[in-house]
Amino acid sequence: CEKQGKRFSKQRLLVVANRLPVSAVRMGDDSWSLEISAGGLVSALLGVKEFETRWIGWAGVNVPDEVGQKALTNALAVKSCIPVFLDKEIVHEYYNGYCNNILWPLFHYLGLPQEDRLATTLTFQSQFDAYKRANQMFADVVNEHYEEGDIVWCHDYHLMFLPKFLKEFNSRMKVGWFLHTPFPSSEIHRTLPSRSELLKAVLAADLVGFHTYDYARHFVSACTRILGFEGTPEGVEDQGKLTRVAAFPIGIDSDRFIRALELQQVQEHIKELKKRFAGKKIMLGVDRLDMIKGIPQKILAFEKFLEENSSWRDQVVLLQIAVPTRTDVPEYQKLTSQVHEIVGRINGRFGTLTAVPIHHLDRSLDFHALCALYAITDVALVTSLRDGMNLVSYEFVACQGSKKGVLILSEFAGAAQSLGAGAILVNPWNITEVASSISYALNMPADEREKRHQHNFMHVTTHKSQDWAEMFVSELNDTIIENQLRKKQ
Ligand code: ADQ
Repeated sequence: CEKQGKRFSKQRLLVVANRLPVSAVRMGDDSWSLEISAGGLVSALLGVKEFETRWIGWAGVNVPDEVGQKALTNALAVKSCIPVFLDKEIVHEYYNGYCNNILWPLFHYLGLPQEDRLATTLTFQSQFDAYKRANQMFADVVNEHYEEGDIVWCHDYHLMFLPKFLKEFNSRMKVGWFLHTPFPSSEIHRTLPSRSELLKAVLAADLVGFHTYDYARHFVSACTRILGFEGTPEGVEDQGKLTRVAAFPIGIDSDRFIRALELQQVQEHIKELKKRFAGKKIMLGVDRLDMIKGIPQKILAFEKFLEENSSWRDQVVLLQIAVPTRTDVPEYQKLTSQVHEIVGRINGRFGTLTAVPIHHLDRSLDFHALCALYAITDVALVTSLRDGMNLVSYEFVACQGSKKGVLILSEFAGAAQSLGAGAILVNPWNITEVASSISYALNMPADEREKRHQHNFMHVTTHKSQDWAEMFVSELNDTIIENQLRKKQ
């Protein structure tokens, strides 16, 4: 009865993530302009309506002065957001350093930084210390705003110490932690100098969630092999304390996309785009400009396809929309130049005076423009080298009402486990295979397209972000009740 009650009444949910769902820009007069930021976590949680949600996180700006901090706190309160203020130095060490230079590549199987070993080891320590300090700062803000009965849902690899710090403050706090990236094989995780501390800190949570069963299994293996704890069907156990570990595949708010297609604004965009690309098949890539998304590999596969299929050269166009992220990290700057260089070379090679085969945009698109693009696309190319789930593949499917376009999907995206039967699965490292899949997709008979699309559409519209959040929170409530019962026995 309590479980059911909690599931459907409006429980307060504190969503703690590195970034708030809005980015703040300071205006000259000390007021703040707030903009919704692009990203998977934001897209998924915006669809969650059944909890009274507060967001706690960093607003993405350095605000050293108290006046500015107060003004921003007030502006964010209107959006149910509570800021954590991080100074430049900690952002550099914690966010650019430990999170994005160490954990992100490692969790995506790109390994640890390879430069001078000794220097790297020293950097590890100072960045790891900053990581813990930053996590403590998040914990302090949560503790300040926490009310008895709240659910605290910590997100992602930025906040692996948060469960530990929260439980140290209040052992009765209901704490869940969800990882949006893959959790790699334990053989990869064990290369990390701080491997044990991180695992133990996460295990302080009541519930630990991943997108797929494989990631959950890797995590449990890491805990058994590295920490020597016991792996059970429910999770990880150490000296009678059980941390529940399970898979909760994320989804999207598919109704929001389907409804948007009816809007006049979107229909106008669609009309314009159809006119602009009349007579051509449209292929689409939408990614954050990140090395894990496999953008250079995708473009090289498209080049190979053009090379081998001369009759398609002026009949197909690739639209690659890549929103820049982490622009102050040198690897990301290098990636941008690399992508520009490849696109320029291919357009020079296969372009004509009137048309180019690749349109590459380095920017974010607004929601309506994005829906229109998804709707007119014939073939979507999602070729991540690794990806926790990949919501772009879901969004594309949701917007393909009448068109029934084809999805080419990396087998290394979590989405391959849910959309695998409808998509053409590829190894993104195998450029020849991706090129021949492009050819297969463009020539696919209508009945096969229909069948594949129906499979994916059914999945996307029945596994929504709301269900994902509700399942996680409901499981967290259940886990806490079960743990209380275990303790009493
Ligand atoms: P991301 O790596 O950000 O998310 P993804 O799941 O594809 O990847 O989500 C990207 C989101 O940003 C989508 O909603 C998409 O519409 C939006 N977006 C991307 N490029 C855009 C552009 N140019 N303009 C406008 N919007 C754009 C992380 C993990 C994923 C995991 C999600 C959710 O890396 O694997 O699926 O979290 O858990």
